[in-house]
Amino acid sequence: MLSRLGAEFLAVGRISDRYFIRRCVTKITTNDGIKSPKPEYTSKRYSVKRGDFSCLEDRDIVFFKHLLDKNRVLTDPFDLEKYNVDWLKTVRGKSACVLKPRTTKEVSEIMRYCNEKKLAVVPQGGNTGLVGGSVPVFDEIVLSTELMTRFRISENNPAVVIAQAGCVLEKLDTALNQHNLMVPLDLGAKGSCHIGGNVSTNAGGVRVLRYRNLHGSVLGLEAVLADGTIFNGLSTNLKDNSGYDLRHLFIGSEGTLGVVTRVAILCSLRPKSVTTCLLAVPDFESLLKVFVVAKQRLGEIMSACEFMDSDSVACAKRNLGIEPPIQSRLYALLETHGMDSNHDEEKVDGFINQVMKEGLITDGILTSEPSKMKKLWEIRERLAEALRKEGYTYKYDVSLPFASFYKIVEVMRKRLPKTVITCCGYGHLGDNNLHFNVTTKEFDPTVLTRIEPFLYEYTKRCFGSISAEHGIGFKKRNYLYYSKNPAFVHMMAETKRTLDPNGILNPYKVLPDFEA
Ligand code: FAD
Ligand code: 2HG
Ligand code: ZN
Repeated sequence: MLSRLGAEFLAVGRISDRYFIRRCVTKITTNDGIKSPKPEYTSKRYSVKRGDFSCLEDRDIVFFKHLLDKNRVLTDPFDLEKYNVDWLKTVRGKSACVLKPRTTKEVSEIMRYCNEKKLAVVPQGGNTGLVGGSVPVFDEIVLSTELMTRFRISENNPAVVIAQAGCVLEKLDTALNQHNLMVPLDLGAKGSCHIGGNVSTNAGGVRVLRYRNLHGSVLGLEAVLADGTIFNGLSTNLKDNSGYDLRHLFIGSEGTLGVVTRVAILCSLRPKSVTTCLLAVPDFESLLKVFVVAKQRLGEIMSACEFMDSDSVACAKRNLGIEPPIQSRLYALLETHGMDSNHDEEKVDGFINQVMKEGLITDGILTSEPSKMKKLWEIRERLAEALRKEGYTYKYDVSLPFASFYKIVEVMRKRLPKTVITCCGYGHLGDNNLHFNVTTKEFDPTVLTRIEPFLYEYTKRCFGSISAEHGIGFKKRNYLYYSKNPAFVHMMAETKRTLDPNGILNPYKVLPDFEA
């Protein structure tokens, strides 16, 4: 059903469903036909010094082929390319070997061998990470989880799924449908990202405000440490206070402390009633008020509260040919998840009536029809892809208090040179999470220096975070101090040294050069 509140909406604006025709595509791959030139090697662009690791030798390949089989050890430069370049096409390594284990035991054997030989390793899932953490900087071996795709519902708890690291998020979620369950995590890269990658980055996504992040829903976890030791913390208990809760060390550690091999996730019941609405909002002040009214009127059924500005939307139109059915300077995209459509409808009606009465919106679209909801979400979810088409994306993901939230986008517009194609803001409004993006035709170090460290200084002054959800990876490692004090960073480095004394797991990532 489109625009249940059609009559009222017509009073403030126009409604149309002519845009809900094309099918939504969620699959994001590295081989998506983008003809951008290969990025410069990371080690060169960022002048990185290689760590004291061994170089891969023929006898190592012999060992790996014996352990796995020859099809699961890639060494052909053509096959290696997609594992060496990130999704954004901004960082590039030169690994000569990709390993594809199927079991925890194989991961353990690989790590034991690499630790003994001092060979560096990058764990890689779907390679959709946005901070340069998932690809090698030099010649690190890539340990890909793409063949670790098994999962089962726990015998102890029917709401818990135990999944191997390589399960693709969307496939896992679709399979859970028959159990009336869903993965409590949803993001634009769901068609490609792996659950192990999600856990290792503590991925956020569009529904954090309702289902919280993975520190809450990952009940248990299994990981292989740098020396091959298997850390078995695969609990399915809702409550477990028996000792230190070490699983949290691996959630969000971006492959620097261990290779996550299996996770036990507490799933949510699939909602029976879902509504999505896209609202045209004239200014940021009104947007904040819309969010406040949504919290008050929708309460527990609100499952997402996103926003986009007109520059983001214009970029999607220009590069992907998709655009919203309504026009505005700012857009709010809200969603509800509930179990009773009558109850939810009443709440949504109350919300819409109030924001209209208060003059907070100028237009809107409301739908509960799956294909139409997907079309509305598509605009928001494909913004990263639209930006990437313009060339080089300078991508930022900050937590900011609302008083300083959108102001930084306006400040930045004035700071940046004319060579910039797009400078825009969008993100997870409900989580105070701004995605600030800038594009140029190709990488331009002068644009970078106009943004960094200025944006991080601003974020620090506002008591925000330089990484709300994407992680630190390679690109932000030397800015960690803007969000964590030196004693905190030092403790992180000590933890790393304890679990990985040779530093072979994902080197050059997360920790600042000084501490690493
Ligand atoms: P990868 O990119 O392969 O790896 C990411 C990091 O985790 C690397 O440091 C890697 O070494 C490590 N890693 C991967 N697997 C393992 C493992 N098994 N064990 C140990 N370490 C591992 N992120 C969000 O938080 N919210 C969003 O809304 C969001 N939307 C996105 C939309 C698009 C279009 C794209 C391209 C990306 C988006 N991302 C988002 C970023 C990215 O998808 C997430 O960070 C995701 O969790 C990465 O999963 P992956 O399997 O692709 O991991
Ligand atoms: C999203 O929310 C992702 O769409 C990507 O986190 C953010 O493109 C970005 O900056
Ligand atoms: Zn995001």
